[in-house]
Amino acid sequence: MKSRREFIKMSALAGTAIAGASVATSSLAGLPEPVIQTSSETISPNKLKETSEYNPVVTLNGWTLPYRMNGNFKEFHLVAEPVVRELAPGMNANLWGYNGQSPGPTIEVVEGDNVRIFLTNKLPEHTSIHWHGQRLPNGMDGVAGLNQLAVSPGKTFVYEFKAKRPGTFMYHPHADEMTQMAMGMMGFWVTHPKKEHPWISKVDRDYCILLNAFDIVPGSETPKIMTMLDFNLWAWNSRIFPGISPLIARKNDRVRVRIGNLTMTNHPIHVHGIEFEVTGTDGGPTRPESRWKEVTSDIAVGQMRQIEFIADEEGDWAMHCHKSHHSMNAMGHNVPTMIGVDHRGVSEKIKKLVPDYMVMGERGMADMTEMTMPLPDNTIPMMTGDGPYGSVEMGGMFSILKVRADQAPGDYTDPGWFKNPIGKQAYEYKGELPKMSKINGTGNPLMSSKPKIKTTQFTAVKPNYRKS
Ligand SMILES: [Cu+2]
Repeated sequence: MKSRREFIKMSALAGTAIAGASVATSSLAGLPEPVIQTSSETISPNKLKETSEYNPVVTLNGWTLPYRMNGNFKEFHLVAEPVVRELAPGMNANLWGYNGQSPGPTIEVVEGDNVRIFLTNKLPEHTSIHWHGQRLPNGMDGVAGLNQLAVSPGKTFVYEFKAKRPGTFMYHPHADEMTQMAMGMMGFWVTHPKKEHPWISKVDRDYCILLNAFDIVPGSETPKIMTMLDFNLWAWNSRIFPGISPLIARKNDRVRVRIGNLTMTNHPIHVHGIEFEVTGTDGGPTRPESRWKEVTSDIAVGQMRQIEFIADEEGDWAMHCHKSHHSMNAMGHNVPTMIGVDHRGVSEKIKKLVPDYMVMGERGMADMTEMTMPLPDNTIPMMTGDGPYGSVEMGGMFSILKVRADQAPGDYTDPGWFKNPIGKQAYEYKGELPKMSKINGTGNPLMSSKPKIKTTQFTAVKPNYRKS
């Protein structure tokens, strides 16, 4: 059982600010004071391993909500409220979230725990919380109008249920869902197994990534909530590259990544350098005999996939959504393809009329990263991120898996860039190039302008065809 002192210690270790003078345990009948997070940095799991019943998860650019014990209930207090979230350095967004951040804090409990969640609504409209994937009494499922009254502004509602099965769950409003999810209201819930489970491995690192998306016009700060598919910011835990923390591993660590998708499209998540297995879905752990190796897993809307691998190759490995428009930041999709178009002359003429005119894309779009085109305030370039060898030319759903032999167990600090051993890196060839030999083939005759196929006309008649 956690005492009051331990509760405060957890908050302090989590680097969080407690709103109010102290945690109100004088009256356990009252509400636990909400803990508010002001930073969008990744908060290392609290180091209470000796007393903890599980290996805590790490929510990238997020944190875990402290709780208090009240009898045999773990009590949490979520506050639904408008927040300002830093999506990446240089870009803030006006979102709605929980306890100071979007996504809300991760809730971590153990199978069999009795959980009581207080939800206080500080939004300008009503809300509710649906506990996506949980086994619970119908009246606790959180669909406003169907299972409960909506929680009006200023009201506090209480949810109580037993965390029946181990797994990875999500929470989000089920009231004016389109608006509230487009504004960033969502969070993770992890239920750890009570005892050893034949299908759940012990891991050294356990990461949580919630896929979410926003449509924010460059220069503005509030998402367009009516957008259905054409979002321009593809985020992990409401962060975009280069704002997303790297995933750190010690060489040979067993790493689990829990990835939930609350966007409006699917995301094929791809990891370089290793092969992984999907060890769990929304429905729980998968049977070991049902697993196979992959390097990309497509995560559909409303789904969660839990992937696991041994980080046995040192390096800085890219990890990203494989839809190439999702590993980019805000971009216009109405730009024509200019590859191969010679702009010389034309651009000079246009510049006389539009002094800031800039030619884009005649050699591909990589120039974008070098351009010093003036950007509006509060946005970041479409392709960006400085690596040790230049621009990484990425954005959105992109991060780096950093595997190091000398990373201490449980240490999540960024080790810096990987130094490739001599002879183990692509290098420039500086010798003579041989003459290109051209094969003088005719190519596919169907594609040439003058087909060399002899044509014959014939008439086909359907079986049993009778002229009337
Ligand atoms: Cu994607």
